[in-house]
Amino acid sequence: MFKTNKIQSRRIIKSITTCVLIGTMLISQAQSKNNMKDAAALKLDAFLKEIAPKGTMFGHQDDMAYGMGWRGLYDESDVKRVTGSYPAVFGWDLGKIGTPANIDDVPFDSIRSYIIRADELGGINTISWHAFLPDEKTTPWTVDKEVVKHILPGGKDHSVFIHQLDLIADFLKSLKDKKGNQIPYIFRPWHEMDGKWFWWGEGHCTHEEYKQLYRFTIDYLRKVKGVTSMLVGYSPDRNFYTAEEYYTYYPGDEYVDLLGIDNYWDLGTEERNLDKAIMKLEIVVNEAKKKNKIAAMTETGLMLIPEADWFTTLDKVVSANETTKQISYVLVWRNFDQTQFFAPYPGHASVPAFLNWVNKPDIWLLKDLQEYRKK
Ligand code: BMA
Repeated sequence: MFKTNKIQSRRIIKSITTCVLIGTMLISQAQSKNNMKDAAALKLDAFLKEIAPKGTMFGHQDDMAYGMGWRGLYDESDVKRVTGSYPAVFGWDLGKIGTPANIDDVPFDSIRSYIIRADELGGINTISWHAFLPDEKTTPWTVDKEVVKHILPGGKDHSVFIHQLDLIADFLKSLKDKKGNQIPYIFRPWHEMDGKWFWWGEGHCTHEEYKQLYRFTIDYLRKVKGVTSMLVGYSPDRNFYTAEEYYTYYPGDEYVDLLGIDNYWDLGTEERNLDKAIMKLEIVVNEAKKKNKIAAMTETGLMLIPEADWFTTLDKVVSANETTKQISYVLVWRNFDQTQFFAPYPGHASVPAFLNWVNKPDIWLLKDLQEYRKK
């Protein structure tokens, strides 16, 4: 009896040791492989840095998915209707991952197809995540309860977070071109954290918790799930005035490839201050240069574009000087309906100024990017 138990327990210990060894090997193999970005991601990184001094790409959220008075049509785009070309950068959002359609009712299968198409056409994809965690009732704007603390390792909702990250990873890994190669893209999680409107934002978690959230997200996607075709964007809103403040929530150089800013406010109607907008963009560009990272105005826009010349205003910011001109792209938010749109559509009063702006040689739509790629 004793002997059998001893043999059995030796066997058990041996198999546990083997499992642990194999596990450790697999993890370290995965880490050494995935700490690095794959060739596609590195190529995108290099490309974005290469074109930054040459032109600023124009981007639009959900551009192919819907626009004013249409939804789900093939080969459509409000930007294309107005300019004859798609934008160069395409923004998408993974909010509500795990359900058939995203936060803005675009089916995830369609988002995948749009991303593949945008890539095939030579465009650049950027992906944000308006996360619903820990349950569908907790929208990104649910700020009356603590979320971050509970989804971090050791928290009561950690397993739900892991499940969501698994779904995000599955989606990201499914982004393959016709040849089966992974499509590279910019992933921009936990954005506008210096605002108070999202549960991951200022006042709803400590800065340290925020950094943990960010690092955990990227480590889990890269090291555990093998998501390697992603560049990662850091996008505070406009609530900083110095480089030091810009880095308040910064998770670390090894996590971030792109330094961004979401700035609607300084270009808005309530407290417009273009000097501030320019100064902040300069901080972003200068810091990105120091760190050899990409810089971008990751979101902006004037809701409903009530000023016909607003794109001239935007031009004054992005083309203010040789520094601001170094951003790789500027993206305006989505054209949902008459209650929410940020890009012109045919017949809108902002079309002439928009055309003047995007027709400048250093503002690039998809056609300009395609032309550059041919050279
Ligand atoms: C916000 C608004 C919302 C939308 C969300 C995610 O800025 O546009 O209507 O659901 O982004 O795209």
